[in-house]
Amino acid sequence: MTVTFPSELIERLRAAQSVAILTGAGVSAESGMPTFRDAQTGLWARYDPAELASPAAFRANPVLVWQWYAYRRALAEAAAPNPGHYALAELEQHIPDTTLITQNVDGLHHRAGSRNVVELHGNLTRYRCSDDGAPVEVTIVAKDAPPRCPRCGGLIRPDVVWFGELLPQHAWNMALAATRRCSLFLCIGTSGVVRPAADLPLIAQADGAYTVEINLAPGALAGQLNLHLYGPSGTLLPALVVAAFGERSSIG
Ligand code: BJW
Repeated sequence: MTVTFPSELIERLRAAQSVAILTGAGVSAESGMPTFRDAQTGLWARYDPAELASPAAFRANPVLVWQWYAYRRALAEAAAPNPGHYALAELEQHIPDTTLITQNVDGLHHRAGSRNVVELHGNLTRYRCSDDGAPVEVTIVAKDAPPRCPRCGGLIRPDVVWFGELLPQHAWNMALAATRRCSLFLCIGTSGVVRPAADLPLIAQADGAYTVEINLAPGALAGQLNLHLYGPSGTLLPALVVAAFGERSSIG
């Protein structure tokens, strides 16, 4: 598929010394990972993800929430990065000061080769104690119920950020610093409704960066950024990198 991009975007990408990128669930959709705000399928069809991703849900039904994360972890393990993930990893090769800020917990950006990844909402494959918050090494991940913390006996939970919880301070600081120094900010595959992540493109824009949304369809950020490109990120991102920097045989 041939995609034509505005020349201003291509010129800004070629000239950029510093790029910040915010990704959301849409970037992993073409790898088979369900997005957050689309209806779930199969066993999980009757649950709203937003109602499972909270400390209150875990307190009320730790087994249900644990099983949902076990299911998503299995999906992530079976998934492979898609051309969109690989294109972002390649972009980092062209512009070394590229910071990839992701809301995703699936680890697919790392697996595609991106190095400078800031995980704002944690990672599915790490665990911590729900009582004292300390990291816990879990070698064999039980699928049915959360194990107990070997130190204090509290329930172990995934090391992700649920609604009402603070983002990891270091990750947030890194994200904010990258947002403030970039000249180009790409916001990809996110509905733009969850804060504070959704504030980042607007902060970048207020600081003078050129801001671009790449999404399948208009969402909460529609009309608010400098440029909006609608289509699948697995198609648009490789085409964008090729348009700016030329073909590279290793992509994907
Ligand atoms: C494609 C595509 C393709 C599909 N190509 N695109 C101010 C006002 C009101 C409320 C708040 C506020 N500030 C904070 C809050 C509360 C809350 C919040 O934002 N609520 C809103 C819903 C209103 N925020 C928080 O609680 C945060 N904490 C916080 O602010 O702490 C301070 C505080 C504490 C106490 C009180 C108040 C403040 C924490 C947020 C944590 C979010 N956690 C989750 C779960 C993570 C773990 C897990 O994955 O299980 O993060 S929720 C969920 O949403 C997940 C995602 O990372 C996040 C964002 O979703 P995302 O990625 O955008 O996915 P979707 O599904 O929404 O969108 C997918 C997009 O892809 C769509 O647009 C599609 O079109 C597109 N797409 N295919 C391109 N092929």
